[in-house]
Amino acid sequence: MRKFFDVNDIGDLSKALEEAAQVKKTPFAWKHLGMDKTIMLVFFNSSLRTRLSSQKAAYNLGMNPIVLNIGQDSWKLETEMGVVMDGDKSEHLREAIPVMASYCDIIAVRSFAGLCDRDFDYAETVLNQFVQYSGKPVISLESATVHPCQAFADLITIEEYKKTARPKVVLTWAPHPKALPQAVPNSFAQWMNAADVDFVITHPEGYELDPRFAGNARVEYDQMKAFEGADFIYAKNWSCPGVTRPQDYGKILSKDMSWTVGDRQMAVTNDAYFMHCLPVRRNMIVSDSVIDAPTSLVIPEAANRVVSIQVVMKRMLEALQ
Ligand code: AN0
Ligand code: CP
Repeated sequence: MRKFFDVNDIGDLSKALEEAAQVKKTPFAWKHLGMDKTIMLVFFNSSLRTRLSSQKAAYNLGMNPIVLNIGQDSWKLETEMGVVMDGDKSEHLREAIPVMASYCDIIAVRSFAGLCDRDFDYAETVLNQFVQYSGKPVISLESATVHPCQAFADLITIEEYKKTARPKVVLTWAPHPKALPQAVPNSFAQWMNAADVDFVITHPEGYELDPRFAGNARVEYDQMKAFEGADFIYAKNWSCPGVTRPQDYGKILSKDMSWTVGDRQMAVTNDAYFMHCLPVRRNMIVSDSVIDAPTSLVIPEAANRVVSIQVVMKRMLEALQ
């Protein structure tokens, strides 16, 4: 495995889920694979789960992690090509990437969407420079358009908790005070489309996800209707993906608090589990009552972040042996 961005990169999903179950049961069984190997974890943005779960997974595999916070521990890096570097950025990615690559065997990168230039973001300009100039296997730790480690952990969690062979899974938009990327819902949609689930997306008009991720998923604009009979509710805010109106890309189109997931909506589900990738804003995205209920999976879901990235690292290490 040379890169981990898309659901396709993991291959057969039932095999990946079996491997995840094995990794979860015996996390230290592959410690020999990472001996004398180093993974560079590069963060352009904040993180709690991704940073810690990546470090933990690396340790489980006997691998050394090096964490770099760009702009705090390092120089500020220029990401655009052909610019006159007379601003506050002291170094270009073009040099920084091969330098970082020379110190490690695998590179993992968190680089959020800027939400200003849709073409720059949707071309995965930053992550693709890592692929092009590192010569090393590259993992997205949430890049401009995808968060595959999260979506894989979400799928593992759904597999563990599902009560029927083909559960109904609903991705719902919810309000948030700041403009957020589309990476989490994009990947969740992509992975759910590939999994054996009945998948429905609900959001206010204008929040349509890019078709390359939403595929043929059913979209229901009436949140209550979408929730009927659901087994899993996956809440997330995202800013305007700019599919129908490119000029609205990255904007907040709605702060409608009637979309906050609460007891009213959960009442029409099939006693659904509640999921969110975290960090979550209580009583904006979800009511205290729903996130504190026994049906909330947010903690086991976060715990599975170690499992998902460990499977990815393990496969990359196997390919390097
Ligand atoms: C980020 C986002 O929505 O993409 C990270 C989520 C894993 N969330 C925030 O910035 C609050
Ligand atoms: N879910 C997730 O990726 O969390 P962090 O942003 O804290 O890493």
